[in-house]
Amino acid sequence: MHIAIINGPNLNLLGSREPEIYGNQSFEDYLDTLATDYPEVEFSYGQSNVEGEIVNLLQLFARECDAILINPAGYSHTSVAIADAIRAIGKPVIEVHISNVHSREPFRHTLLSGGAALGVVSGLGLDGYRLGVEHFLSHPEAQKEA
Ligand code: CA2
Repeated sequence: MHIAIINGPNLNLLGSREPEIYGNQSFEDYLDTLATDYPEVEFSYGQSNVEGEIVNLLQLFARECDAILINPAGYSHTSVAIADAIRAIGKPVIEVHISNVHSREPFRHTLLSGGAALGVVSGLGLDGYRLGVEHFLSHPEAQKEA
């Protein structure tokens, strides 16, 4: 199975700032662990701070991958364009949030993109990405239906 992971704005700073909210591991280090733990999965990874580039990544990865994990970060709460792209690409998408957005400021409680996704994992740290991988592996039929 080929799974793409897309991270949105500022997630390139993981591990270097605000460790009390986002932990102290860089995403690249975490992805190395994930790739070691799931040798049967091919991973592709993209990160962008730009909304339209995230739309482009969704369209690109949808052509070559079976399923997508996305953390649109701040755009989760505002982006009609990313929500539209998730609905348009015809591949299963799980949205991951490292922090529990529902226990934070009210503006983080709205997830425009999450509403377009198959499901949302929030508040379980980087483990949320692994849980998304587990879901895709244990529900291969989801790839056919999306
Ligand atoms: O909890 C999440 O994963 C978020 O998507 C993270 C976003 C935030 O705007 C969402 O409400 C919830 C912020 C990403 C910022 O990432 C940083 C990482 C390290 C240091 C500073 C920011």
